[in-house]
Amino acid sequence: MKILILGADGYLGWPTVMYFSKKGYEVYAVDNLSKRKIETEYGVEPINILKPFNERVNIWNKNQKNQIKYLVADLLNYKVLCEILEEFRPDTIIHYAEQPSAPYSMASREKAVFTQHNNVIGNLNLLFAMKKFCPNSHLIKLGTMGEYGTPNIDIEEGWLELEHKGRKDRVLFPKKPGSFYHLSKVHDSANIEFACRIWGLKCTDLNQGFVYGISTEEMELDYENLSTAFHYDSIFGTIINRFITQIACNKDMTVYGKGDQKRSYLNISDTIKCVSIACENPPKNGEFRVFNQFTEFCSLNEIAKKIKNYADKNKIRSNVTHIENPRIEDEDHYYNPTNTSLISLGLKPIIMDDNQIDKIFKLVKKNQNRINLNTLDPNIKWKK
Ligand code: USQ
Repeated sequence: MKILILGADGYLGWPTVMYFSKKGYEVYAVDNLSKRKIETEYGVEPINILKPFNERVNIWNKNQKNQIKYLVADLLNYKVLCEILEEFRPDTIIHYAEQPSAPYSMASREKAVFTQHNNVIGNLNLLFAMKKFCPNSHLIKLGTMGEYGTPNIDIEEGWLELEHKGRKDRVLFPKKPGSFYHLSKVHDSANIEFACRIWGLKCTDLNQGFVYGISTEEMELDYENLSTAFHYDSIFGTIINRFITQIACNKDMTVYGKGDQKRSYLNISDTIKCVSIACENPPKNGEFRVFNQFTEFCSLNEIAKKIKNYADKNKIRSNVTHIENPRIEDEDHYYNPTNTSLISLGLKPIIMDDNQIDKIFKLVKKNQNRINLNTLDPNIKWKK
């Protein structure tokens, strides 16, 4: 099996690359390194010292029989993208190569335009290149649970059976996302569904909750050299990783607003397992399949409480503070998303328990001298 991984330098991309290489797949890893540019612009850095993309691949290749091929390339460069697909002809394409930060996309007109241009046009280029060179490849695209927002009805997996004035149809689930970043993924989903319907491409759109965690099995082989970027800052850090970092440096956990916002989430190792399950169970040609990729959901207050319980048991100081919400989002709402597809295909979820929190806490503590406290508080507002 040949697998092309786009966005291979990222938090999720890099562990995915190692996982499939270890499994014996022929892996081609591509990234444009644009996240590193945004990091420099905002003065934020992962907590761990990260080897450059090429060095990490070379270290991996030195110790493994199955060699990873890599390239620094941008999906906005259609010519190069075509060359990659024409030469490699992948069976599966995993597409993570998008600007992933909601706050970044809300910072200014320029950042919103950059996010949507980068994400939507990159994805559109990929669809055209697939149609031309590998129409039978399976596209696994990373979407987000944030595409749905928080509707007052149960969230289905991508599609909704609708009855209207006595007639029935199956339509894409209505979307009400909360940032220009989340909107870019909605546009991607619509473009991909169209490409499946009109050209017969096949795709799994993974509507993923936010991810927490610091390591996967492959990273644990040599954490110093093979770790992935762990962000705790207010631009790229996701809430569980941020809360654990906050308690590790004796800071309050910052819940935005009331904290009754409900969100879905999963462990980084489960992300890899879900992608693997999607890869091994492809849809048929012409099918646009959506999986809601999360293992648990609850309110932000409940997340903070779990971390506080862990801290209390381990005699670590912790406190929760409610700060003015920099975002515009419902802070108390109905939330009932479905996630049966991946479970029915064999996913055995990792639960966010004391053990998982402890793993993150210990690695954060080890790197505590690298934490820049100035990057913890949110500095981008949805409405100025
Ligand atoms: N939040 C806090 N305190 C903080 C940081 C965040 O209360 O210190 C709140 C936010 O207001 C939001 C929730 O926590 O209600 C989640 O925020 P987040 O920053 O962890 O996640 P989000 O911005 O939604 O984006 C992240 C990833 C994105 C992915 C998405 C999945 O950055 O790439 O698509 O999670 S989902 O959350 O399902 O939309």
